[in-house]
Amino acid sequence: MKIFFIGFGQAGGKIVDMFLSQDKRLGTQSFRGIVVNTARTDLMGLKTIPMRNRVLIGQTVVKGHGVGTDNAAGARITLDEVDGIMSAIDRVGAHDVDAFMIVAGLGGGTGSGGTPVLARELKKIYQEPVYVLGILPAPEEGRLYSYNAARSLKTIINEADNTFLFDNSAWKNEGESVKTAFQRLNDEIVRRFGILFRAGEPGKFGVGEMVVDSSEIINTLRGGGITTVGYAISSVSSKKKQTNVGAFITTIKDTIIRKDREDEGLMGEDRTAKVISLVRRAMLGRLTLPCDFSTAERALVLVAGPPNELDRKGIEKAKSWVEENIAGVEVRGGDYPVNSEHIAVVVVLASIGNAPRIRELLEIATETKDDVYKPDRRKKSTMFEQESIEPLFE
Ligand SMILES: Nc1nc2c(ncn2[C@@H]2O[C@H](COP(=O)(O)OP(=O)(O)OP(=O)(O)O)[C@@H](O)[C@H]2O)c(=O)[nH]1
Ligand SMILES: [Mg+2]
Repeated sequence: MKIFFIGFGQAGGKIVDMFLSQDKRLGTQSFRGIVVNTARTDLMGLKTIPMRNRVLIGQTVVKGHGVGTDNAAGARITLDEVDGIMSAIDRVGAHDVDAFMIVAGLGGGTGSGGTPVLARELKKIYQEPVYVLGILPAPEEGRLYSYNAARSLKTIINEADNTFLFDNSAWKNEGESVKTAFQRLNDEIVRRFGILFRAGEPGKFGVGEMVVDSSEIINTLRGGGITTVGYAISSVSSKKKQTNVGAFITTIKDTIIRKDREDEGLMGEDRTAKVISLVRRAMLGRLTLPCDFSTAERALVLVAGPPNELDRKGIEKAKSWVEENIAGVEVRGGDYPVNSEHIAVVVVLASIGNAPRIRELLEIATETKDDVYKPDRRKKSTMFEQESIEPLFE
């Protein structure tokens, strides 16, 4: 899929810089993008994205120093300068992209406030879907962050075509501070979403039997709302490093017995079982947003790996298993042939109906500020209906 990324604010900028660097390293040319911030030093600190594609906004208001966690200011500045952002996008070129992806930390000011404003503007101008990849703050970062994230998310849900969430608090280790975890978390984000977003691009590693097309990803996300992603990986052959002689001899025997099989890769049945087991692991393991996946409306199962390991029967069976375990019946899937020693599975669980983490966030935010509830008919997720959090704008 050809994606145009917009990294908004510090977290968004860093992550988009990493997506672009991954694309460069793999030579896939699926990704392009710009980054936008109110803080000059954050923009300067990035590594890959060309200087001309780093857009500083709000100079006359905050003098390049950021909006200091004030997302209403982030939204205002973005609205005032949205034309400049749109021309930067136009300059890089968006005529042939399949989708836009705005990436932002929702707890701060610039990305949190700017994302829904930009999503609305992009939808006015372009036909392609506009998605958001939002990072949720950990509760320990303070109530202001949760409040910002709740308001921003509520607004984004109404503007974007779908919103992928990644929850910082679910991914940092016990005792680890959020800040020291950032690099590790960003690696996790870029690994998962990198595979998903590149799927459907013609690869140079042979043709898959049932390649996922970008239209299938788009159709999976059509329901809007919130989407979470599962991931699992396994090496192609179980080559283990041996540390003692006994184990070494066992390995030799094992190697002889299995030789014929290994020459051709795993036997069909093994390959089928491996794909099914990876899909189950992806779904039952830690999701980018931990949630009740049985409430997902649609799903997409993507199996990436060397072409001879991408077992069609395994993918079909795994799809049926996913279908039995989610609310809806639309489960798409396919393979993505890549030159790798690993098989990686990405499961997209789209338009989920219940996530305790979102409820918690909304509760913290409600306690923080008791706003007046305004019904909104365009709302796409019932999760927000009972809450009294005001969106940033309507
Ligand atoms: N996963 C991840 N989260 C981050 C990273 N940097 C910041 N965050 C989270 O994102 C939120 C803050 O967003 P930032 O991107 O720093 O804020 P900003 O958009 O630059 O807004 P201001 O600095 O207030 O103008 C917090 O909840 C952080 O936990 C990062 O590198 N990785
Ligand atoms: Mg910042």
